Formats: sequence, C-alpha cells, structure tokens
Amino acid sequence: MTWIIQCVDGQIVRLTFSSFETERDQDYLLAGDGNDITTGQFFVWHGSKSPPNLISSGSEMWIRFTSDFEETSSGFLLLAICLPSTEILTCGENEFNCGHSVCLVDMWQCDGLTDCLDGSDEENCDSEAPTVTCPNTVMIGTDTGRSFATVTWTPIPTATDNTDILTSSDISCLDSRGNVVVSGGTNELGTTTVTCHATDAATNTGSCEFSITVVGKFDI
Ligand SMILES: [Ca+2]
Ligand SMILES: [Ca+2]
Ligand SMILES: [Ca+2]
Repeated sequence: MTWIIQCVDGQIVRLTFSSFETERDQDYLLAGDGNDITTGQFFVWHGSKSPPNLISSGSEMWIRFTSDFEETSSGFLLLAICLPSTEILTCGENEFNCGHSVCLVDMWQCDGLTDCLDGSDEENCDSEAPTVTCPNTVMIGTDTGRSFATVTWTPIPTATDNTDILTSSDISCLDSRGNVVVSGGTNELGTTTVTCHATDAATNTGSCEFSITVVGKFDI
C-alpha cells in the first residue's frame, strides 16, 4: 500500500507519528523523497518503537507499507502536514542523526537492533578493549663498565582486538613517570615497572605490565 503526500512547491512534508505497532521483521513502513517509490528512500520502520518525526527534502514524500498479511498488529497513526521549506529537524541532546534528519534516541544506538535505514546506529559499537601481551620480566646486569643496562625485550609486546587490527605502532610502553620505554633502550639500576597500552578505533584501551630490573655487575 502506497501513499504520495504532495505539498505545493516551496513547502516540505513533515510526518509525526502518534502510535506505531507492526510485526517486527515482517511488516514495514518505508518513506522516501519524491513520488517514485523506487528512489529517494530515507526511512524504514517496523516493530513497536515509536518512530521519529520525518521531513522530506522536497515538496513530495512517498510512504509505503508492506505486510506479509499474517500476525497483524494495531498499525500506525500519523499526521502529515505541509511546512515552509525552511523548516528543519534538529536532533536533540540525547539523540543521534541517522541521516536525513532522522533523529533517534541515544539508547537505540548499539542496542543490537538496526533502527537507521543505513544501519549506522549499530556501527562502531565496539566496547571491548584490546588485549595487550607484554614482554617477559627482565633481570639483567649492567653493561660492562656502565651503571645502566641495554635491554632488548623478548617477545616484543603485541595487541589483539575483537574488531581492529593493531600493530606495534599502536602500542606504547611507559614507565611509572610517563617516560616512553622501548626495546633496545637503556635502563638505570633498579626496577622499572613498564606499562604497555593499546587503544582501538572506538577508544577502548587495554594494557599490561612487566618489570625490568637492572643489577650491578662486577667485572671479574
Ligand atoms: Ca505481519
Ligand atoms: Ca539500534
Ligand atoms: Ca575493541
């Protein structure tokens, strides 16, 4: 079933829903710009969440409802009005924009159900931090005639993540004072605790810790 809503030139269409309930994954309401249902689609909805307000880009909007004619629900009630084309929808503070000013409440982001037509509400939903594997603990004597030791790490630190490929350039290792510590660098006498961090694209940070202990070595 298809409806075409036409305003006069220079106006746009706004839809406001007062109720909505259709069979999820079977009975869909679609909407798009223009009067041709094969183009301009910017909206798809189904289930029992209340849809956001919609506005068209131009003076016409098409609406289409498709059903499998089984397991009917109460359907939907909407109001379509014509507004000046200067009208815009601005997403509120606790909303995100699916594109085309389709504003959805934040809690529908990363809830495991696709709500935006382009699926963007379920993208970048990674909340799992990378797993960082540190080198072995080091106990080493000072370099000959020196008060420090040159320390090469085995193995080099690595990071794995559930969604991102991380390389050695994504890992940084710091001592407790925030100085960068690298394999092949020099370490003073005593124990240095080193923390290696890696951050994934969704800014989750994982870390591990190991220690480097340098002891005095006396030439025989
Ligand atoms: Ca149905
Ligand atoms: Ca969602
Ligand atoms: Ca991750």
